[in-house]
Amino acid sequence: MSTATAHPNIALAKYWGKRDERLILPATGSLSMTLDVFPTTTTVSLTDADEDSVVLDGETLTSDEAARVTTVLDLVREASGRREYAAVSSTNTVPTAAGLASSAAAFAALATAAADAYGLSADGALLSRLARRGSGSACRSIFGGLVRWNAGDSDDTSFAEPLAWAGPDLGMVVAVVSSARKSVSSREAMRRTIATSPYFPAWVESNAALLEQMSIAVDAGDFTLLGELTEQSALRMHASMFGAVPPVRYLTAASIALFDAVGELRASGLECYATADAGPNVKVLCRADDAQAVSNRLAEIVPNAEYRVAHTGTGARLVEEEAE
Ligand code: 2P0
Repeated sequence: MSTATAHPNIALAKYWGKRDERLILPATGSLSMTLDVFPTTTTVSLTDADEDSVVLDGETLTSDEAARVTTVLDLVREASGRREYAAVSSTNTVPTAAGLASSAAAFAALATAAADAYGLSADGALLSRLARRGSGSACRSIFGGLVRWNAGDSDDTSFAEPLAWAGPDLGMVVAVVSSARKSVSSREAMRRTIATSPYFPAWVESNAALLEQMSIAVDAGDFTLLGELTEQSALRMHASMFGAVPPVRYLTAASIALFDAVGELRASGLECYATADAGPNVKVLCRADDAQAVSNRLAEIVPNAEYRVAHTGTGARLVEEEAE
């Protein structure tokens, strides 16, 4: 029996669109910050049952719902040369209202626990590749701090790596404006953007270039450039979705109000930058020292949101079982 824990990550340079759906190879690389809040903990036990079972927050998933978990387990079985099925049990601490994607933390924890349970000796790159097959963004949650997912062009070459950040400690304020379930999954929304948006090719070309600039900003510890590129990547990603038919519009009036509020804070000398993913909630990148002030000021300007302050967190890791 092996247990692992992992945290969600927020992309600063976004991943949006796949060049290969089955292998989950992205159209471009991406760069993220792993958070120190909302960990997922997952236990994998080998069983003599005749199929895998998956329990999420106490609820048993159907085999359809568990298909992505089984995909990762099949890969770990293949790599380890073992055949036993597994019982997987996972606990999420993301409050449902937080609207933060939990799949990244979930599949990073799963890959880490499953590799250990099956006796597969796996380095970070292999764990990242295994997590990727469950959910693309999960490959980044294997590592802590700032992380770059190199797009690669094959299963072997598409994985994440941790980056050395020479700048000030980072903070992220999560602004939750809605806890409603999203109407279009990100997987479906990516497909639709690729198939119908005239802006998708421009998104791919511009984000690949932006990622290289952002990597230079990370090397240099340049917080201002990191932040400016973060907002650009988010808005360009959403612009590519606006161009889809029918359009994919995750941003609401409240999201836009938060982007405006972040601009106001910047103008007043409190440096921070907004980003948003496949939903209306907004995440605000800032210096760790400013995070509480950013949260307080945003709450004054946009009171109809819930705020949570986060910092950079650690990557996926095995946890010792408590002694009976
Ligand atoms: C990201 N998102 O880079 C981007 C930005 C949402 C917007 O990765 O289909 O759950 O499992 O590979 O990773 C959300 O998509 O998608 C995501 P799949 P995933 O964080």
